[in-house]
Amino acid sequence: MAKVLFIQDALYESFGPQYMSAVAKQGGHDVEMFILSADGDRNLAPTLRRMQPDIVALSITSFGFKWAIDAAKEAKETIKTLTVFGGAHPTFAPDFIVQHPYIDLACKGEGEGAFLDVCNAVDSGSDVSEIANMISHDGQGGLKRIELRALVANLDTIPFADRTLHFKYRTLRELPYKRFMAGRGCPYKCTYCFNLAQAEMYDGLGKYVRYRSPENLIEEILQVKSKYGIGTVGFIDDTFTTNRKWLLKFLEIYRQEVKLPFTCLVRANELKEHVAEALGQSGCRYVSFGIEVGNEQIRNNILARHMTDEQIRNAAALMHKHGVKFLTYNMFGAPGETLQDGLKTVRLNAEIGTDLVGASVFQPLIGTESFDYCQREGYLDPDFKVEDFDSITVASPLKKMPDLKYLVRLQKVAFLGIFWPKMIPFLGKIVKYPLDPLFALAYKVSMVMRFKLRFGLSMMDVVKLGVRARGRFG
Ligand code: B12
Ligand code: SF4
Repeated sequence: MAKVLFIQDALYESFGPQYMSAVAKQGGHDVEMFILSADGDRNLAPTLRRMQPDIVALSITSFGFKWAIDAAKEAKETIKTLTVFGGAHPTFAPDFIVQHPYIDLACKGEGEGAFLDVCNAVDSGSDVSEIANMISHDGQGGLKRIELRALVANLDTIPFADRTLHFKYRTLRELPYKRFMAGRGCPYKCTYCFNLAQAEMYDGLGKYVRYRSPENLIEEILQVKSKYGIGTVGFIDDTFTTNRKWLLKFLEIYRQEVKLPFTCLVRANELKEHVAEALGQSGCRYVSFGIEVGNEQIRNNILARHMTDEQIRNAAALMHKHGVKFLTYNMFGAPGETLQDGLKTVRLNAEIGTDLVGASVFQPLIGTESFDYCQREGYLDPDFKVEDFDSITVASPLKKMPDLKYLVRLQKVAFLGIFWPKMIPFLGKIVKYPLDPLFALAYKVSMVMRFKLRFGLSMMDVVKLGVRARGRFG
């Protein structure tokens, strides 16, 4: 049996570690979670000494992962262990491990089979550098690359996510909103998204867009409901409504057997009348969809959203008609955007009556077409370092955009114009002043309110969560 310790920086549930844990435990291995913000940063070394994990595992995205490198370094300096990284960043930038000798293995793509192989290899003392999907150091300052295994064809064969990993933390266990995933992959080709890059990476290695059977998903929801209780079911699939046949069959069973409010992500172009109606009748509290930018030309030509203003207006009207609230995702600072374009985004949201607002600053993610485009067109410095990515809501790494600093400020106060449209002309003027701490404060307040509304929490719950998670809550 191999002993695995997952380390995470902030309090949020994460399916990467949960699926890795589920397959590892099924294979007879022992897995635990340590959350830095909840357990206390200074307690990592004593935990490592007490637990003596054979494997220290971390799941990271391309944003703010410095804590993970520090944790891997601390692990290597404290005990003899193997450090394994997985998630979006190692998938698209596995070379980053060359700069970090404390990372032994980086997993590219889906990790279930690969992680189990690593646990088994560690247990039996065999070579871990020959495992498909796992990238390691070649001993000469470079990387040893291994082929990718095929995608998991039947998602029902993957065990349910191991929630015990995160639910040992009361804060996460008691959160009424519990996440689920119905499938994997997305068929669209938006240039700024990891899906296009991942689908290309897996070309010839199996079907990229896959669904669990409705029965398998329902069984998991009922299990979580009876074990932990659920207030709202959150389907976090990138596009929950793409396969209409699957959706309608699933909702029919869901209505009869689960009967809980839920939320999901959709694309405005997919929202036909009967889909909106079925969502409304099945207890959908709200849907989220991306508008991204109000300028149709940037939305469709630069970001390849393939979505018109008209489709967005129709989707909103259908949601209003069927009593389903909606959250829109918007980004500010896309390549070529001006302040006037940003204000257009705000106006479109105000016009369609957006209920909840998600606003971020455009970031060219490593591995995506947008990243190449930004470098090619001079929006990014050629020596731009991925490590410089910090957060998607604070600043922009782009250059050559005269209105960029206004757009970055507008992102923080866009909600004011969306909920009080009379403020839009005022916002257009105020973002020209360097009142950045004020904009940041306004954004924080809006995030707390959004968090409260999204998860159906009282203000007291939000304060308690903030204190328990020391402000670091996903
Ligand atoms: C739910 C979600 C969140 C949740 C939970 C985060 C989490 N890490 O689970 C919250 C809201 C907290 C969140 C926050 C953010 N997110 Co997010 N999130 C998602 C979302 C929608 C689903 C993640 C998920 O559960 N997927 C299902 C699991 C099974 O897939 P997976 O994580 O890729 O894991 C597989 C492999 O990567 C691998 N694997 C993963 N971990 C490990 C670990 C080991 C040891 C091994 C061996 C393998 C392995 O095996 C897994 C199964 O095959 C994805 C989009 C998506 N469809 O995946 C975006 C996504 C991961 N998020 C993204 C981003 C940008 C963010 C934020 C930076 C946004 C922000 N607000 O600043 C933060 C960063 C948080 C953080 N510290 O990582 C990007 C990451 C892109 C990138 N290249 O970095 C994604 C891909 C969305 C996108 N369209 O680009 N997110
Ligand atoms: S629709 Fe959403 S998840 Fe799909 S490729 Fe576009 S941005 Fe990515």
